[in-house]
Amino acid sequence: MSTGPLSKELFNAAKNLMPGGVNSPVRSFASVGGEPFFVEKAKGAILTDADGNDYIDYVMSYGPLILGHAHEDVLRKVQTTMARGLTFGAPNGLEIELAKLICDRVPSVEMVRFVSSGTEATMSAIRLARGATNRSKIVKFHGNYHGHGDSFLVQAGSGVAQHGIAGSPGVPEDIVSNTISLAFNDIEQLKQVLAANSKQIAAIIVEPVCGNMGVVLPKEGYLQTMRELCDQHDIVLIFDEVMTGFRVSRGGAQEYFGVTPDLTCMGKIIGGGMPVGAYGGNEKLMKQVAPVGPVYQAGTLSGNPVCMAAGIKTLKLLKDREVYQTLEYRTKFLRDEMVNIAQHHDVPLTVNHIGSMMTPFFTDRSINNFEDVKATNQGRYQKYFHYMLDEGVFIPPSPFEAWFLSIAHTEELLKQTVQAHEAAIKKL
Ligand code: HOZ
Repeated sequence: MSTGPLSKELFNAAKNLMPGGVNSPVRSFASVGGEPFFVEKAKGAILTDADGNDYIDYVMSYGPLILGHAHEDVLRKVQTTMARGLTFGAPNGLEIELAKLICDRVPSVEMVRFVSSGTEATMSAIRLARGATNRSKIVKFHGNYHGHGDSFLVQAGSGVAQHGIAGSPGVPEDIVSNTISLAFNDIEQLKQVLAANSKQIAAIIVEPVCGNMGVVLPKEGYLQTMRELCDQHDIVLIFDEVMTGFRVSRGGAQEYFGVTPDLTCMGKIIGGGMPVGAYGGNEKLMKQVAPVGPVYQAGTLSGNPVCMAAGIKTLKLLKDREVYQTLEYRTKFLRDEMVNIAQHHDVPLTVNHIGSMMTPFFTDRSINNFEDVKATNQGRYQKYFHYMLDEGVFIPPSPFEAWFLSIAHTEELLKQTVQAHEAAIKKL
């Protein structure tokens, strides 16, 4: 048990120093009520709070930790690398190593530019698309979240949905007037909008599998048709694979669904728990980026050796496809058990899953878009969240987020989670 201050004391101190006591809104428990615990340490799939409680963690820092918390090999690689310097502001060989791992595995990526977060990657990708096409508008989808760049805060998911903010004050109207937000999975609506605006649209940016409104899968053929429409109208197709990259399969969602975007945004797993983002695509498009091309983008800490090292070790440990099969098998086991238990207790529950991402929705309807998600029983999720926490399981403190499994989520831990789920469902 920690001898330091307890979560309550830490939260009271934090609230006086940081807005809401947190550095990212989703952590605040605002959508489920109550106060967040403060983390003391984490190892594998277990998170320990400042009050000495252990939790089986399904937040997993919202996606990067596919190997579990504090993986020994990743830590070792980071430690040996950092002893040689944290950042240089000059090129280093580890950038090439990580770039090569990414280009080898992600089908559409021939060249890559590293940045420090997924938000930076998406902001830079739309700038590149706009520069390359000489057009201004972008299309996104309701409930998709591409980080907090101005252009994306229209009908966004994740913390924006959680806090009921349609956009955000501070985002100029003339910026979002260039953003068209459409219903995910509605191909007819997309066709109509493209037909009416095609000469103005630079890019379509999409989470090929949504994770920021909970997990929502594309309907059969949806991404393929989107690809065809982009070709037809000379629009740059951007897959935001910050969450799905190296997660739903070795080559991300584009490999899983066999659809090749023009640009791909990455983050999370490629940093192995350190702050890294990247955008990449074919050579012709990427050579429009400075210093080779005119589209400007830069970053003081981009490609620093420590972040590169964590990403390299993580991707190397993910080289075999069996890892993904195991993760998928375990996630499916958890999903099936959760659904069976809910059915047994007459609690309507739909669980969407792909690879090692999943989200339970309290509804008996299928979930295909943001409207479906918003129509689920969110009050029930709030109660379920707290009941699960009481049972020692930490799930996202919002119905608009994905759960993430890691290789550290053993079958034994999954069985404990199933028991916790049953106890929580009985109390609903
Ligand atoms: N859904 C968010 C990341 N894609 C959660 C992380 C955050 O906003 O803090």
